[in-house]
Amino acid sequence: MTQGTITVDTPAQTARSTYRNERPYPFCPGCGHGVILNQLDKALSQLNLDPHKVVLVSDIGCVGLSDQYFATNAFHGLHGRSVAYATGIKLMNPELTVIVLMGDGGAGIGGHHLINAARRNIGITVLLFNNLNFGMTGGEHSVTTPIGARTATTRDGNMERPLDVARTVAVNGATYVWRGTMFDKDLPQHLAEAIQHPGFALLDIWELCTAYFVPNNTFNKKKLLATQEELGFPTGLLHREERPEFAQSQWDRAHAQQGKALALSPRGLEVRYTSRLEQPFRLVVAGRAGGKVRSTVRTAATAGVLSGLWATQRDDYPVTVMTGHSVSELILSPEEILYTGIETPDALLVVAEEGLAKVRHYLDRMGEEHLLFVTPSFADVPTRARKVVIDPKSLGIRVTRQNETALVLFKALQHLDIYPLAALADAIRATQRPEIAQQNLRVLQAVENAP
Ligand SMILES: Cc1ncc(C[n+]2csc(CCOP(=O)(O)OP(=O)(O)O)c2C)c(N)n1
Ligand code: SF4
Ligand SMILES: [Mg+2]
Repeated sequence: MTQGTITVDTPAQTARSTYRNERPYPFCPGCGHGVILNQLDKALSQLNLDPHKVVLVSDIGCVGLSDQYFATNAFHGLHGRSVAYATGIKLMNPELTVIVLMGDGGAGIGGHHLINAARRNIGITVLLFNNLNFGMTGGEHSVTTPIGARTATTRDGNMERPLDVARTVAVNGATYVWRGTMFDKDLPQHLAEAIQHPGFALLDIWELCTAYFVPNNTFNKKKLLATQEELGFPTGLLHREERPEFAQSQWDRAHAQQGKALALSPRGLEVRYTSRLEQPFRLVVAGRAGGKVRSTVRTAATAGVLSGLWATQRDDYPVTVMTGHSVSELILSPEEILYTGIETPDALLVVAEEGLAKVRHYLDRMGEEHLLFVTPSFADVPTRARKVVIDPKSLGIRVTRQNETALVLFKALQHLDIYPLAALADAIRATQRPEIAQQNLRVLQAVENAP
């Protein structure tokens, strides 16, 4: 079945007794990770899910090793980011069962991902393997380390209050939240229930890191249960509610609005003109902030698409709105553009000193096979490129800061003859607000009428 970009095989499903593969776990003797993973295996077997439709997204740390021991799909990435990856997988493939395996270290590093996934109610199940420390790196304290606990980094006892991950996601929109321990006999049932729950589910499963937290704190099952009690962290099913699941809701809305396509897919532009371009053409426009550089280049790009070309646009990034965009790069091509960077532009258009300062490196690289369009103030700029001087004042229309770039760019496009100016007129109407479009159509008319 295909939905979005990932194709998933769906062979006939026969009942499986295990979702584990042959490989033994690598964990230290007595580590809670193996215990919880065995319970997960039981839950998956109970649900009899097609392993092709299950994705285990593992975080980093000892728990991050886990996905390799299962005969399901898997994704393994950076520390703390497992929930973000799982969100992406679920968004594009709402029919998949997406299960995150993360440690308390990952929950601290990527805490905001947890909160955002909860608030969206994205339909993933997060298993928090909460062994109260960073296991893999030597038992350092984490966001869930209890007050007073000794770890590699809190030798005199932890002074910080631990984060209650379960109640944090519960108050931020999670729709299934449970807390318990690796010792709970009914853990497989809670795992199965959480996996079946359509929205965001989190199980905060407290467990033992026998290599570090246990010896550092002479810790055991009894102390673990007592710690939950002392901290006032409730256990059991903490929260459950019904709320629309985000991924499926997004697809439903997309289907309702467009019949078939994703909500995020671009609106198509109908090709109405032809272009004589046979290879990519790279144009850089150097104007001034507030000179409508970006929107004018966008119009030129849109005209390219209306003429059957591929188009990409890259703008410089102003630190504040008031400094504004002054340089915009446009690539037009009859073939798909796989690299949007420009080494040397085929044409450079200079309207203002401000933009020129940012594109001098291009100017230095350009030779006589390239074109330099300039306004009269830059007629003396030294260059090996062929220079074309365009005087906006000669086009029979009052030149303003707002229309100067359009006047010079439209005139240059007329000179280049990549597509008909009628495509530009359609692009102006398609991309600009009516009052701005009127101004630009007057500019285009002036360019067309000029000798
Ligand atoms: C961004 C980032 N910071 C630090 C590390 C180093 N690192 C690797 S594993 C680990 C601790 C993992 O602890 P936890 O997530 O609780 O998993 P556990 O080992 O306890 O199962 C750390 C800090 C990393 N991989 N990435
Ligand atoms: S270091 Fe701790 S978390 Fe890692 S495998 Fe050993 S006991 Fe488990
Ligand atoms: Mg840990």
